[in-house]
Amino acid sequence: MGMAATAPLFWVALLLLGTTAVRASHIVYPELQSLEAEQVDETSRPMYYKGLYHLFYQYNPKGAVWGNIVWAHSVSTDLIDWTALDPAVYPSKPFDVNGCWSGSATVLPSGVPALMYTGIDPNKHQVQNVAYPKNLSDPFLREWVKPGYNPVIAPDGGVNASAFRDPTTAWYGPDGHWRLLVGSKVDHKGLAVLYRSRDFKRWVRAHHPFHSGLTGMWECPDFFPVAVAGAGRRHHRRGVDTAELRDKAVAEEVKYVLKVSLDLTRYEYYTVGTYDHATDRYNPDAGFQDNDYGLRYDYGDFYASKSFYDPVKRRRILWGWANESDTVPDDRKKGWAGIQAIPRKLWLSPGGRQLIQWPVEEIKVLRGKHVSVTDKVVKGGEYLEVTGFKSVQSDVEAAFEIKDLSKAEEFNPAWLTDPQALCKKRGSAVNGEVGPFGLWVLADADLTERTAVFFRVFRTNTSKHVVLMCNDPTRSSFESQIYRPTFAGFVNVDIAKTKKIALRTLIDHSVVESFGGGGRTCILTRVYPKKAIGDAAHLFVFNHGEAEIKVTNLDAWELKTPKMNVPQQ
Ligand SMILES: *[C@@H]1O[C@H](CO)[C@@H](O)[C@H](O)[C@H]1NC(C)=O
Ligand SMILES: *[C@@H]1O[C@H](CO)[C@@H](O)[C@H](O)[C@H]1NC(C)=O
Ligand SMILES: *[C@@H]1O[C@H](CO)[C@@H](O)[C@H](O)[C@H]1NC(C)=O
Ligand SMILES: *[C@H]1O[C@@H](CO)[C@H](O)[C@@H](O)[C@@H]1NC(C)=O
Repeated sequence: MGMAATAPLFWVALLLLGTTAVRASHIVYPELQSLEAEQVDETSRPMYYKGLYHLFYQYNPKGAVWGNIVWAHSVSTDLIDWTALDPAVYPSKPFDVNGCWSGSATVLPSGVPALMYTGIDPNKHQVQNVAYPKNLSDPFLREWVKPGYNPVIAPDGGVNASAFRDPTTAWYGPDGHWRLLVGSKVDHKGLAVLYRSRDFKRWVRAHHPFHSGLTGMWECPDFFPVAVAGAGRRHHRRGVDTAELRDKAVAEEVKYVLKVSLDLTRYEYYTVGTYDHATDRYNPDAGFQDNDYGLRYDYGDFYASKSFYDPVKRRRILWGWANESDTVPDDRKKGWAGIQAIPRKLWLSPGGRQLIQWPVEEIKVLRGKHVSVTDKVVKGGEYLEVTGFKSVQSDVEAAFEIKDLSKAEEFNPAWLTDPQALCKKRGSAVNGEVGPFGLWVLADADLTERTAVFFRVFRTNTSKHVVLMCNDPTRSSFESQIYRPTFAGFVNVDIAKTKKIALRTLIDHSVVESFGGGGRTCILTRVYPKKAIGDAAHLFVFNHGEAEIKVTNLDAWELKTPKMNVPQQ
């Protein structure tokens, strides 16, 4: 399959070589070094400055040697069309001679952006460095200067120098001190180590970690405030900038989110809770599982994400990275690997029990040809094709109504901890009572290849309903080497009340990114069809449950291709 057939809208292309395994521990794999290949790593560090969104991401321009990891740099005015600039930060000093790794941007009160990143020094120690723009009048911020006083944070005081990385965006407390977190671990315990500074230059480690958990190394921590519904002046979907926390009134009407990327599971988990500047401790709210059974941003392939506050539209935007699920030779052939998911707006649900995510509204400018289906009943065992448009690169919004929930299968409470296992057991081909129903995307005409995005509704012995959302790519293609697990999460909706469930799916050749229940549960998967490509990719609604469903509305748009990281002239 050629590059044109698979190149996703949101690029971050270039070839990948075992990034995952290597990055996790910063081991150099000598057998990979001789391959002529380029490498991308996951983390993106977005920010906004003087009319441009900046996206920094990790990339090795010279090959698979870890010492060359740089911060590549792209800019956009609208989060849709992207222009690639020269790398912003690359190894040039002893404190980053073996690589410029993940980190974050912080826009200081003066308006000056600062980049805080992990450098690998000559002893292979992970240290934290700062860089500033060379020319503040240049909106592209092409050149960055690393002050000679780097590293600003060294792994001393018992911190493991091989597990000490990914500084967060810094925030400023009422006591006039900056704070930031660095991911780390001690034995099996993952840590967010807290540092404080008056001047962004001299950083002092707090006596206690900001938060910790028995879940292995914490990578790419992210910590940020979210507005609470009904509180005071702001709309709860509005983002809150960490800079606003200096205002006590603002600080009193927010909750906080701590997200960590768990190196052991390669998934991301978050809790919502409270944070006290005086004690500098974060406490998840009761009811949040503070471990790897907890809530995830995305129940599919989505890792090392980072959020930022967008001052233009006053919202918090989340960027995540999705790796490839095919093989290294495939990636070498297509010439790229690893993509940036479509940016998502993120906010706290009105009840405060979870975050909601939704593709940024800008994506609508890419919408082209539109087709729709209304009030169409799909009986058990039936399916219908959505025709009249090209679905291979498309945006599909649908709502399904279930008249009769009484037949829903009984839910075993033991399933609650592992929706993925449940989905594996009850995949899209296993007939049920209420569901499976949903979409077959990237399907060929005779339905040999297809990826199912679907729901199943269960009933507990106390007559509550449980909605499972699944992504089943097991029939997306039939190459044995391709990684295609089923992914799943529960959707926290009161389906007995609404009798309806909504699904939005963005399809992009090899990317299927779905938002269930209005963004309550998200699943991104990578699939590599052989037949269902280009104009041969079809879209269907299916129902393999006994209970009939009604597609009350389905709107689908072809999506145009944006400018994907075109080099600057
Ligand atoms: C700084 O950037 C501005 C805007 O791009 C440019 O006009 C100016 O020449 C730059 N200054 C230096 C010293 O490079
Ligand atoms: C430090 O971290 C490295 C990398 O994860 C690990 O291999 C090593 O065992 C850790 N050392 C200690 C003393 O915990
Ligand atoms: C429902 O199931 C749970 C777990 O199997 C059990 O503990 C509970 O007693 C049951 N409740 C009723 C009302 O049957
Ligand atoms: C993406 O690739 C698959 C297949 O190689 C791995 O199993 C995943 O762990 C990996 N995901 C991440 C986040 O690295």
